Amino acid sequence: MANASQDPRWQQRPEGANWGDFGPDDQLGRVNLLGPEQVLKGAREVVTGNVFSLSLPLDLPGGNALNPRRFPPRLAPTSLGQNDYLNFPLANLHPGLVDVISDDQVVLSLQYSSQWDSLAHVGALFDADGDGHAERCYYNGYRAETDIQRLDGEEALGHSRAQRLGVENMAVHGMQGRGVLVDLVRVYGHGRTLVGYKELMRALDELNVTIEPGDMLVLRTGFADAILEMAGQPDVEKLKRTGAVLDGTDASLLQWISDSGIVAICADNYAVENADKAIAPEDCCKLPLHHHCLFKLGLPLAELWYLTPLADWLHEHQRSRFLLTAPPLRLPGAIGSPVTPIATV
Ligand code: UVW
Repeated sequence: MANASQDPRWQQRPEGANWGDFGPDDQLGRVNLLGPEQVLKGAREVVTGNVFSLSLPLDLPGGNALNPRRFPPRLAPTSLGQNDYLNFPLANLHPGLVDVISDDQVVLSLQYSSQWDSLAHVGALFDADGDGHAERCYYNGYRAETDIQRLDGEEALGHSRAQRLGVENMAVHGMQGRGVLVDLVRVYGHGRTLVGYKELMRALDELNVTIEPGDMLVLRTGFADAILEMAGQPDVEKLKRTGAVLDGTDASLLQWISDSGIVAICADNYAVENADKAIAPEDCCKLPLHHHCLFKLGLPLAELWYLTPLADWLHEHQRSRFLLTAPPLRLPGAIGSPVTPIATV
């Protein structure tokens, strides 16, 4: 535990955490490292002006089998009185008008498909006050009770809000800079491979990829290809055997993430890490990579992006870097966000 009694929210921070390093009230974590210099580095990678959308259709994977809490988007027209505004002729209200109006709304699990996890997504029970009592804490010592709240007395879909660390902080900052793609499929194929430090270093070496501080690390595993092939009917057992996942239990990998200065990890798989691992008695966390990145470092994770056309193009042109523009929704208080990232090469 490191001590920094000047901080307003904690007396001790978790081992290996950077809490306080970007200021006592910081809500951006590693995203602070994205700035004009990183945008210029990304812009220098733009040579042809070709653009790749890195999003899956947001109604995939389909159903709720991948994560039973998350459902595909449900769209419906807005309505007023008896009128649904889907192909609605205004002449029904004002005879003689020719306007026909369609207008809709959506109920959406924000982390259903191509998405960002904000720093409010995963916290931990931790004794930040050093008084012997663990509390529910998030990055930089923000607390469940005061900062990531359930608002009582409001209707079912209006009662939670991340007062701090919400995804809008990333939206306002912009999430633009240099992306560096590591095509794990080219090294490890389409089957499930646990990628720790050794395997990641092998991939960087074989693919001749260099990662520098301030880069956004983008991992292609082939998982999103399988999702697309399954066309809305995901075969979860098959998906568990598909694509590489990072090994969040590998201390060397976690240390590399800390030391590398990367700003984010974006993957085309579910959870970035091995979320299917059985919990062992010695485990501290179900999602140790989330714990390290979101909770300790303030390093956002992105999941279920679609990277294959970009990966193929970069491979063909013997490149790995590109300008990445991936702002989440500026949705105040949201914990995750759908995203339509754009790579420009
Ligand atoms: C989980 O709850 C598994 O979260 P994520 O989508 O970030 O992996």
